Amino acid sequence: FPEVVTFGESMALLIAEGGKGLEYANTLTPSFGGAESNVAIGLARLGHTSGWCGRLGDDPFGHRVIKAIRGEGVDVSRAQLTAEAPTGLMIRENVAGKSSVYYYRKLSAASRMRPEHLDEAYIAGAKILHVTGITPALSDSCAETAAAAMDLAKRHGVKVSFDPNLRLKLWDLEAARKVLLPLAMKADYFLPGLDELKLLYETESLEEILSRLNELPGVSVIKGGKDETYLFEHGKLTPVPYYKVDHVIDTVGAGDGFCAGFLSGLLRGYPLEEAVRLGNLIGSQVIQAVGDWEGLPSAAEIDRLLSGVGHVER
Ligand code: KDG
Repeated sequence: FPEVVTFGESMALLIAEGGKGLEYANTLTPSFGGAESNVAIGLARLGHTSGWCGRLGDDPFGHRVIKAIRGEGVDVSRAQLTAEAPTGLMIRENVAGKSSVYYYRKLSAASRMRPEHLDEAYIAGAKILHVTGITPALSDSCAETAAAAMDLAKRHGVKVSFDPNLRLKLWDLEAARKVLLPLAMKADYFLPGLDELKLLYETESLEEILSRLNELPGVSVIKGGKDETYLFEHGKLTPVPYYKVDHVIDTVGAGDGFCAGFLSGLLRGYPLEEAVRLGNLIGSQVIQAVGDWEGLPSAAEIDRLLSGVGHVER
């Protein structure tokens, strides 16, 4: 069984080219996205075994997405293709440096995920289960599935990592708060962004945020600080600085890259602070490439970066 198991909605992605916006673009480039499969791909590239379980439509988009995830070395043996409903779709445009995502995923195959679709032995065989707050935003049955998966992992001694990934285009803040905060209580590793915490806890104050995080049983890692990620472990705050990059090209997927790096650090047996540092490094690579997962580096690339070997053109 894979070391890390994750599940959620992966979708076909169409990117409007030419900076004209979707309304006027002449070309849409196909790809795919999904926070959980991004993390699974990141882990596979770093040399770990990862499995992505999810539901896709038994349609051309579904086939395309599952082949692409499989092609990245992620185990998709527990993913299901169903004729019951279509594969979700998201479309991205970039106008004047501002990126917007449009979702076409209501009633998608993934939104019909139910707790019975979980493979208990598969989750029990993992070291870490990674869940994001996008899944519970999809439907009530998806919210039940996310909670059930976390409970199941805990029963089997599998560590649970949870990224709230607040998506206000999928649900309103009040609804999100009611579901995400109880899920955070189930996590061994809670991996929110600072902006998300400000919204979820209704405060701008870091001190207040930390006192709320202190009520959680697990370790928290706060992404998206100005110059650093914060590790918050049993009341102790450790800032871990970012790697500086010269050209930020596309920040989408940085959080997933961070999660992949952090989980890789845990699997490698690094101390938490070093796992956060590896998360920062992976995030810094993702933002230098276009796409949600394309910039995720391989273990060899990371070794080269850390040993200071520059780019060799030929
Ligand atoms: O974190 C990047 C993801 O947001 C993206 O790949 C798509 O899962 C996605 C979503 O729901 O927005």
